[in-house]
Amino acid sequence: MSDSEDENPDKQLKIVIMGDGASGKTSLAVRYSQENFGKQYKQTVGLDFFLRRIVLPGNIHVALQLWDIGGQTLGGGMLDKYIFGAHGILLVYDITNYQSFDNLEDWYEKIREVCKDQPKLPHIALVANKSDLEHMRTVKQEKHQRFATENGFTSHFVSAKTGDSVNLCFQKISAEILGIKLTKPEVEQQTRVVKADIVQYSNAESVPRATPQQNTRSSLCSVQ
Ligand SMILES: Nc1nc2c(ncn2[C@@H]2O[C@H](COP(=O)(O)OP(=O)(O)OP(=O)(O)O)[C@@H](O)[C@H]2O)c(=O)[nH]1
Ligand SMILES: [Mg+2]
Repeated sequence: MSDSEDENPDKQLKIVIMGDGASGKTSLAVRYSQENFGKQYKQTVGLDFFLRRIVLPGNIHVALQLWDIGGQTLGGGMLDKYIFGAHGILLVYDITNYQSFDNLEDWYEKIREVCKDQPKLPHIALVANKSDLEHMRTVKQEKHQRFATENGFTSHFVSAKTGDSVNLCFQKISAEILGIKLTKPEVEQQTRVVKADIVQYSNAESVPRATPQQNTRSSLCSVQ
């Protein structure tokens, strides 16, 4: 006899989050592991850890260890150790900061250097963050696509601020690493839908409140 945990232990995945300072790496880790976002920038010194457990199709239990690396570590002596043994690496940039995209070449070079004796590189995901700031975008989508395609990266567009596609990003990366195919409904389930009631106020009253008649006409707004 064995209990269900013994039958189905967590698969441990080491996921390293890399990229320039202020691109939003910590914000992504915090959004994913704590469903939270802070506007204030607090630089990561060295390394921080986050953990999230998920269940993938086929009742596969996965513990994602997120290694959130400070942007200043590029060029430092510890980066090799942080990268070593990673199953997946997120290369994160800020869509409003071209330099943060350009510098990913240097981060990628470091990964190749550290992994040069391994039979294959870890799964690498190119992550465009701050998609809520589309109006300030300086990195063209074609540039992103070309960089991803040329190097065999998977491609993700997210916002740590709104949470848009953050779950989906980590879900896809984990599934890909473990060779699990996600069906369309499983992907859609991870797509965040923001729902809001539409409330129309009566002009005749000074204190605004929703009228029953108006509510029956239009009750839900769904923004994706
Ligand atoms: N608008 C917007 N701001 C974001 C988003 N993600 C992060 N930020 C902001 O960008 C700033 C930097 O975010 P961090 O997550 O600390 O950046 P980091 O990559 O961890 O930076 P280092 O620790 O220095 O490497 C903070 O002020 C965040 O609030 C996003 O998706 N949208
Ligand atoms: Mg940080």
